[in-house]
Amino acid sequence: MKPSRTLLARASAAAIAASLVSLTACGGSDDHNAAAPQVPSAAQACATLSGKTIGGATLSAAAIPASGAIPTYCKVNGTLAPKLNFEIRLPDAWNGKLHYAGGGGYNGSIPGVASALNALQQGYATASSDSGHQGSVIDASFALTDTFAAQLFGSLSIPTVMSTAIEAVTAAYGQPPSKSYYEGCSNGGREGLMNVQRYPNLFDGVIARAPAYNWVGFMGAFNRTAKALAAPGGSFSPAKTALLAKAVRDACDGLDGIVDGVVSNPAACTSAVFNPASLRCAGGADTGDTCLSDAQLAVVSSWSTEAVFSGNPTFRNAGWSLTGNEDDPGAWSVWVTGNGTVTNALQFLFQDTTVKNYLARDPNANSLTYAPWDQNQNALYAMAALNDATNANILPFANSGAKLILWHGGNDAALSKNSTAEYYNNAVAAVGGQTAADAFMRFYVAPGVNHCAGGPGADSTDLLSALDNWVTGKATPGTLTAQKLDAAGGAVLFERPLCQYPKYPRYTGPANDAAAAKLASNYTCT
Ligand SMILES: [Ca+2]
Repeated sequence: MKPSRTLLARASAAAIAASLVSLTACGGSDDHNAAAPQVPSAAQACATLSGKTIGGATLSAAAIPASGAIPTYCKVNGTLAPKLNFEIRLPDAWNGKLHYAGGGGYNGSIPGVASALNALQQGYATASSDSGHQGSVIDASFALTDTFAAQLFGSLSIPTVMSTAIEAVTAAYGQPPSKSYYEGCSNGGREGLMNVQRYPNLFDGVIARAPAYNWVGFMGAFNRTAKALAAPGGSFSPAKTALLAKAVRDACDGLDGIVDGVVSNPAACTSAVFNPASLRCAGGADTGDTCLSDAQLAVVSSWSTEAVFSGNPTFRNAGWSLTGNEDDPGAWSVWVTGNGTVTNALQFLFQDTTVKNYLARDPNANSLTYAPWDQNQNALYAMAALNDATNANILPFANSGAKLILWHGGNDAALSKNSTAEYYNNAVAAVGGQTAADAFMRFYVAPGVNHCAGGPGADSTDLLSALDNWVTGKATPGTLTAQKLDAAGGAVLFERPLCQYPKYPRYTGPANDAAAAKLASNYTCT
């Protein structure tokens, strides 16, 4: 678009001025502006795509009427052989961009429309898949019997579906998406980092929340903690979990400037401030709900210390921070303790299906007696090759001009925010330092927030808009705002600044003022 010197020499000042105006307009509007032609409606998109074959998949398409917060959209489904099912949702008022919503756990089903609701409301076309097999999120049996399904789950499903999604969107709307963004949490966060590392040109921006990127490391940590809970006297009842959580809150809640039930500055909650051994039952045997046995203290130790396997620096998991919210209904009971029955806990279930289908490769293997975790090094390396997204050198992604936002809930009992911090720090070093990293990467921690959402903290932030504004040059993300919404998802109960790691929101407002404590402006990222 740059005019040649000859053209410039011939042009009148008025013409140059006019061309500068047009260049400015061009550069300032990646997206569609008022002058853009009317984009086809969802119904028109459905009519175009229904029965059409793209990438070998014959598409079905149905217009879905608006319902509650969900806008009208065209729901497009198809299957890429042999069994990779995908869904594309095309809104009425397309904003010209494509959003890919990642999955969770061991996938096996297409994420519901809620996973892409924010994007759909903003006019994005959205795409998702079941990752290439069908089943429960806690069932990895596909990996035992189907090598291709294991590859699709590990890294291939998203680029495969994206190629079809771009073609379908282009057919429906008459033009390709101007930008493509990826967003996912948990395994979806891992898929996001997999895209960043292996397909650096696939997306213009990636949001990786609570990423399960260190598959070998965190599954090994799950296994270690499950064994500690299954050991004689190790079981954690709800009362024991509540005892631990309250002791942490009593010692550390106020270290962030406000006693609000959330330890927003876990780095200050050191063993000198709170030592779990202070809760030890006299003699070390379990004598009731007012203390922890030695076996229960071993669980806390397993939880809060790093796990490293085979001496491989990427086969590791950073220990979890004690948060004081272990007793939140979405924290330890669901993920770790199973309320006294470890085999009900999700961490147990995930490592169990992993041992059976990736490591021992025996459906009858007993994960609680499978020891050590790295006894079968070939299997460990094979699983890492499929599923680990630990490569910190993401310069190719940065050099493509793409942006990455990492996010992690501070009270995540499933995956350790400290592991995500390790990845962030490794990536900062690998790309050449903080300045180079700041040009394309952000990491936010949301204190008091559970795995992906929920918990006592402010769990709601429009990261997609922050990413889009960054990619399109409108605004560089700094401190963002996080909200806690009521159960209906409407009213804002309170706000906090969402600080860039390693900062945390420190209360700097008036003391003993409940109204002031709800306002983000009364906190300072420290
Ligand atoms: Ca606090």
